[in-house]
Amino acid sequence: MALQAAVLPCTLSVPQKHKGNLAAVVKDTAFLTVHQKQSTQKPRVPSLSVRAQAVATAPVATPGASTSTSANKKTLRQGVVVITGASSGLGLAAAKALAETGKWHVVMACRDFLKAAKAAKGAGMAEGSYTIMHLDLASLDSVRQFVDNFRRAGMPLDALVCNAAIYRPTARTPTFSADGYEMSVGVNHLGHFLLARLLLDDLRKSDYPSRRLVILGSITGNTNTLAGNIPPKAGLGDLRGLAGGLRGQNGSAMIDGSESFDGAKAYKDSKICNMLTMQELHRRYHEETGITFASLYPGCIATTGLFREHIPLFRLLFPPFQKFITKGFVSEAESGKRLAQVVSDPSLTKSGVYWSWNKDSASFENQLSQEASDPEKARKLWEISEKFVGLA
Ligand code: NDP
Ligand code: PMR
Repeated sequence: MALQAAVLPCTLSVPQKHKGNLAAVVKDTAFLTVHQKQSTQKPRVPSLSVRAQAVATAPVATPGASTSTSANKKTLRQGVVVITGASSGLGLAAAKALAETGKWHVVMACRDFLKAAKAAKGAGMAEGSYTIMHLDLASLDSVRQFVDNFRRAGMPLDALVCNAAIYRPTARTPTFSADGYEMSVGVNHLGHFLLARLLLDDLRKSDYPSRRLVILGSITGNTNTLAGNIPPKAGLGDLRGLAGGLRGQNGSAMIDGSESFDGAKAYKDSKICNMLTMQELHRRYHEETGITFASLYPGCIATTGLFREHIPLFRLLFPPFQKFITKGFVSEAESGKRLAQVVSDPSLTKSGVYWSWNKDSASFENQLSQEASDPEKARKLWEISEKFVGLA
């Protein structure tokens, strides 16, 4: 996709001469300097965010800049959180919940720029509280481009949420990412794996008191639950399909190496990968960096776009089924608050945890299935994934 990849803070009013060429905005330093002078804040944050702020239409704090009270006492600066797939469902609800606190500037990392802009506006997110940046997780080049754009924007990174996902329950044949990997695993796992690995450096550099990297998991990837036992069950086997490249034609498009493709299983498998990756990140980096790594099951958000490819009857019956029969239903707004908690609640700093919520909506550390907590499998997954995303 063309470089609308550009950084577009929602409040950015693009000068007439740059209309249609947002990249130019990024490069125009003259435009910057003027505004930098007007800023009363310490220029701790690199220039672009200052520039973006300078043309903001609302008087908000520079993303990531430290703030001062009237007595000039230094207070906690606004945190910067990147949320993938913030154009709908859980990602959008969490973006809104975090932005509304005023404590967070949300970078909405989305594949459909205009959809994200409409979604943020429609959700009533205040101008200046978010920035939209292009990210297509189905392309490793796009992931690298996103990281590059984010860094050029000059904001610090205090939290990363790997939230985007696709679910192809009715697909009987695989589709493939730009790099040739089966799409569900390519987007949900490999794209996020590369993103998390690259942005780890940025999180490491942040001076924010609690830095967090959150990856969405799910109950359906955990076979120690009733929901995880509804066929097709998740299962990575010995990862032979993944090791073979997940390309379908000369091997399998399924991680466990199955000959036939099953879109529902591919999604559930990708969620095991997400939960294993979080734990492997924790084992490798928590002690050294102090970063909190976490995963969660936000509840069954039966109304989101995740089920867009399911048959109409399923989409009609699934919400009432979850509301009245399983009672596992949670609204998008409530799930957004849950995810926001994992990003910012001062009491949720424990690393390596898979969070869930009980009926009173209190969070608790949940137990992962044996497979989703197998350290040997996590290591193997890590090593194969590293090769596929070009890091090893
Ligand atoms: P949605 O479909 O509403 O949101 C998914 C988001 O991912 C959308 O913004 C979508 O973008 C984005 N996305 C899809 N493909 C790509 C891509 N290639 N590059 C970048 N972004 C992409 O689903 P949910 O909100 O329900 O799902 C969010 C997370 O929650 C997922 O990780 C899911 O596994 C998890 N989850 C959901 C549950 C539920 O019950 N819904 C239960 C447990 C976990 P676009 O808007 O352009 O389509
Ligand atoms: Mg499931 C306690 C019961 C429970 C919970 C919490 C969920 C969550 N589901 C439960 C039970 C059942 N489901 C039962 C008894 C059935 C058989 C009727 C059932 C069926 C079912 C289907 C067909 N459920 C589903 C599907 C999907 O296509 C969803 C899916 O697997 O998406 C990957 C789904 C889900 N059920 C859930 C949750 C949270 C989902 C969506 C999932 C996710 O993102 O992991």
